[in-house]
Amino acid sequence: MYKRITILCMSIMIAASLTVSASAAGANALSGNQEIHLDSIVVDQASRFVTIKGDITAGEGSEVTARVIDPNGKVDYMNQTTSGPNGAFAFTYVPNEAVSGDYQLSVGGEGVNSPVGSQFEIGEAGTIAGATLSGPDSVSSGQSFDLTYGLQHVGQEVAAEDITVTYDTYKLNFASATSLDEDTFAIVGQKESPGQVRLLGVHLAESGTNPNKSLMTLTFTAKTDVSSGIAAIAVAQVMTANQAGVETELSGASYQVQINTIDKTTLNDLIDEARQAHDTAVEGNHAGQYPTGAKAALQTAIDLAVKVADNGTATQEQIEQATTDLSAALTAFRNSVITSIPGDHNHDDKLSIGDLAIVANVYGLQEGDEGWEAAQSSDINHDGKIDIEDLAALARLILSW
Ligand SMILES: [Ca+2]
Ligand SMILES: [Ca+2]
Repeated sequence: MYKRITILCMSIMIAASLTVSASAAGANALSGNQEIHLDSIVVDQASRFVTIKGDITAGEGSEVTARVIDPNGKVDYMNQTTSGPNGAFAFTYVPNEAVSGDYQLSVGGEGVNSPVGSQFEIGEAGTIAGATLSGPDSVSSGQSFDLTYGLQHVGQEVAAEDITVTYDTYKLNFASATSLDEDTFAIVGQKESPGQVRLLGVHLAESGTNPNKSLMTLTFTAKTDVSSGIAAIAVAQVMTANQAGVETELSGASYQVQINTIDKTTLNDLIDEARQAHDTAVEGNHAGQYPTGAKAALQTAIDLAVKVADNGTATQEQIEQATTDLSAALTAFRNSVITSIPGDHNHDDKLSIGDLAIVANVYGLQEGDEGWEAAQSSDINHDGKIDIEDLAALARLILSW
């Protein structure tokens, strides 16, 4: 999932702003003793910020409400504010959805019988010449990630670019800038300062005639010791020049990435627990001991988990998987503990002729016979009778004990 957010530098913002004269939409003649006047509705077509300003005749401290219906007829915005000196008020908001078209505004207030209506237009988003930045929505702390820088909607030829990228130094380290195609776009200069990297790029061959494409990869690393949260990276400035040397400033771009901190506590605690279980366990054939090979199997699982825990670039998902795997291995190990020795009929925690004697004593008994219940454990092969097969089976166990 990738996102792309484009913002404008101030000069273009102002140029692209649309000011709607609201005087024509003035107060209704039939309104009560208080009136609302709309002074301006300013829509910044790049950032899509809408600022509504006006005043209420009731003066300072009056409640004023604004409602905006989007071009689809849905309520897009509804809010209340308290007027300031001279009844002045302002609302600023960004339309919820990227719907272009006419928006209907209605503003009412205390003692105002008829709200004032007006409308404003929001154009298609993202048609302004500028930079683009795209990349992952979220990364884990310690992880390195790539952003793709490019240009869009640039109508003129571009021969050279002077790009200033700023980033959150608390959360990010800048690693490198790499051209996506060195034959057509060369990064010829790079200067780093805290939280900023300035790049000079040149379009080679015919590349500059259509500069609207992905041009380079910016690699960052999320710091390992940060708290989780949003980190911002922005193309703060893009100056371009055509082959004649005429310079043009384009709009920048901003990008946000969610940094998720890696929580290794659970995994590390589990590794400690597994190590302890491993170190205190004894392999053998007595009750409370573990079958041969059980410790080695657990050690293998511990080693795998340690490898993930020690990996600075492991993701939260990998950490969680390693925790699940080790947890399963530890449970299997614990379940393998010997609780009783099959064939140990005299309960002395070993297999010997004492056990064989007990089986011999009930030799010939079958299911349903008197005393079967007490003798049943001697039916080693569970076929409902105690015969030579049981004796032979127990003998094999004794000999291999
Ligand atoms: Ca025994
Ligand atoms: Ca049997």
